[in-house]
Amino acid sequence: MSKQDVLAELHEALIGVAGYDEVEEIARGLVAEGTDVLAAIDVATAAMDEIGEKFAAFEVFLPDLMIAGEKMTRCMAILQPYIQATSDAKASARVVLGTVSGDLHDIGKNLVATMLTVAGFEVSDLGVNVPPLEFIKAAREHKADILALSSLMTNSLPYQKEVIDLLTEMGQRERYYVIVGGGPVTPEFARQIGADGWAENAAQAAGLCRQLIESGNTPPVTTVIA
Ligand code: B1M
Repeated sequence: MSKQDVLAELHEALIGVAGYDEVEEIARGLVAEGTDVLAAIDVATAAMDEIGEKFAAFEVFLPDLMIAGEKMTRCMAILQPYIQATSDAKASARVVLGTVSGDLHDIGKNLVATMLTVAGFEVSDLGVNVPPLEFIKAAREHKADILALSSLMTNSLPYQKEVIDLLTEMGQRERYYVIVGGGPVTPEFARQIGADGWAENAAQAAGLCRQLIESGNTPPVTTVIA
């Protein structure tokens, strides 16, 4: 079977009737064959977009979304360890990362953590449903340089703003760069809430963090779009 066929098989398995074992077997096969894991992750992400669109159109329902999400999580657990370090240079900066309040989506956030780690950042991942004040406490505790806020839900977007507002009220805004991302987050929204940067995907998030650190500018800065 060609690599293209195996990637198509992965896509179908993630959104179709295949069981968890079958998805894991396909993912392990991809790794064993030396397939570009980032290409496989792109295919898997597109499969999630497809099931998400079907869910929004009432063509599939919550149990289907849950099963697809679990398949994706298992697939990523196999693929992510094979993402190669992107550079020898250590970024020597610390990032506190999490999914904001009200939001339990963690697959994309975990991928951001992996891409930051392979780019040399020290990442403290606070998990999901993280209240604004927890981000700020963790940033201080871990002596962070960057706060990275993920949100996949429109309802949770206001919490990204709340973190920035709270930092400002506490007189701490100059201490940390704040970057935002996730499905409904746009560059315009990032600018509106006064974030230092926005990235569309995990690889770009790592590039953005590097760019901010290397700039040497004191936050807040004009929003950088990766
Ligand atoms: Co949910 N869900 N979900 N879901 N889910 C979405 C997000 C949705 C868009 C589907 C849809 O309706 N089309 C929709 C949100 C609509 C909205 O608000 N705009 C939605 C909904 C409505 C819900 C529930 C409310 C459903 C319900 O209960 N009725 C519920 C909410 C639970 C909650 O959070 N409180 C819910 C639940 C779930 C599951 C638990 C079943 C599961 C999540 C499992 C998990 O995360 N462990 C799930 C899934 C799987 C999805 C979809 C289908 C896939 C998400 C995903 O993992 N994509 C999603 C549809 C979609 O996104 N197209 C959907 C793959 C991942 C690699 O990509 O997460 O986008 P992504 O991350 C990318 C970029 O966004 C970016 O980089 C990542 C990698 O390149 N990025 C950043 C992410 N964070 C970043 C941070 C950065 C920079 C870039 O800087 C800090």
